[in-house]
Amino acid sequence: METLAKEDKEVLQLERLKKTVNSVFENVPFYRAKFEENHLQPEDIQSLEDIRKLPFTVKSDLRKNYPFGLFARPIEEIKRVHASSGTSGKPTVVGFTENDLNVWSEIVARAICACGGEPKGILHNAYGYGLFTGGLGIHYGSEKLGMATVPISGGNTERQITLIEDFKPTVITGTPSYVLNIVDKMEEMGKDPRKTSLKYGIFGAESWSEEMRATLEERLNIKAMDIYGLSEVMGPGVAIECKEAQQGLHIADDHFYVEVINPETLEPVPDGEEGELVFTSLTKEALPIIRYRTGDIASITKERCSCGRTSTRMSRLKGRIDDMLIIRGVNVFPSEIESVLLKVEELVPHYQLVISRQGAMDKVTLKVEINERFHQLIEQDMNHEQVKMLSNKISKKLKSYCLVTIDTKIESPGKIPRSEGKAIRIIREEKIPSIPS
Ligand code: DLL
Repeated sequence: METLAKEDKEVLQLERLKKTVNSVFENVPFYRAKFEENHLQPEDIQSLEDIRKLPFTVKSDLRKNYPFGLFARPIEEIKRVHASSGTSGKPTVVGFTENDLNVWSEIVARAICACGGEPKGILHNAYGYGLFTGGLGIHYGSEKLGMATVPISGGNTERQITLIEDFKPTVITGTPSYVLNIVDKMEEMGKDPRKTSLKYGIFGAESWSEEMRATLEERLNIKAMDIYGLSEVMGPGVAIECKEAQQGLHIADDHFYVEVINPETLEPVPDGEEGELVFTSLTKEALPIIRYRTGDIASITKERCSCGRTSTRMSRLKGRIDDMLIIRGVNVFPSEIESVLLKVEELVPHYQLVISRQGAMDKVTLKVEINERFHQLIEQDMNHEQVKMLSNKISKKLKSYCLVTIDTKIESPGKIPRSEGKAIRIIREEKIPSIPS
């Protein structure tokens, strides 16, 4: 499947697309109503290009149909549900039939294999277990591949370190921010993270930069690969980098059809150009999804990868549309700020962006943290002249790389909260207007 010729892949995709469109039309009132509104019948889909006739689906459609309204199968056939934490309103709930779970495991097994996992190895899974798809998604894929799987989940960092030392896993999976947290802790405990048995890391579920990859690879002495996915489409494994090239993420396009659109005009953008990723599931039974607007920004290429896989590849995610900051008219993604910060030797790779409203404008403050070495150098005096110099240096770098001026607050070591799962990089401070007395 991974090396199928393009033409054969397209035949398979069209056959699966037709089946999916039929299924949602027959079984999901929400889709039937939307198709009818657009005067569409399943027979109108006769080529892959015809997908553009279909209406988009967005996150609020799942919320409005909470909990199981978009399921195409009765609850008796559902074997598992997952849900997003949902910071506002109801969570988004997703479901899987037995066949869906088997397909998902196979896709994740393929993904782990592309990243260097082998049946005889041990995989240390530090993604959170529970409603989040990361833990269980990786878990069953790893077992399917035949790896001894350690279901450690996130948190309890010292125990993670003991188990890594004792069990000698070759692969570690987790969010990049949490794995970085583990590495910091190892160093704090006087252990050398470069000397573990680990050879490969499979990191995702949050935005991370090329510089963060370099940091993790260097500090852990591993190859670090990017894994992408979202619960509405499946979970981890929608796309995966390969260890051979590390040049973009291979989309499991025998199961997910990808489009890239301009989020404002909703028109397709050419390959190689950035836009919003839109996915249509091709094999899902419980929750088939049509033209789902992910809110994630990336580009795609259909050029063949040097590893031999023929699948469409997506670039590393630039970020989510919702997370894009508009600072004095300039668009900036947190990952771009991260790229700058990781090149400043006095800082640790933990940071937060605090956004508050000032009149009609967003005010952004970047909180960064100095490392222990620098803290000693300035004799722990945060009013030291060198702290001001550092602040200027960071501002200059941000100005030249991201073209923005951002207020920076420099914190002493340990002040920025550490993540045990997805890092919280953006904090929105909602100011309640004061009532004049
Ligand atoms: O985060 C699934 C996952 C688990 C992916 C483990 C990879 C590893 P959700 O909680 O539904 O699912 O969040 C999905 O996370 O729309 C992206 O904005 C972001 N995201 C996921 N992978 C990456 C990545 C899981 N590799 C949302 N790089 C997506 C950047 C990512 N952002």
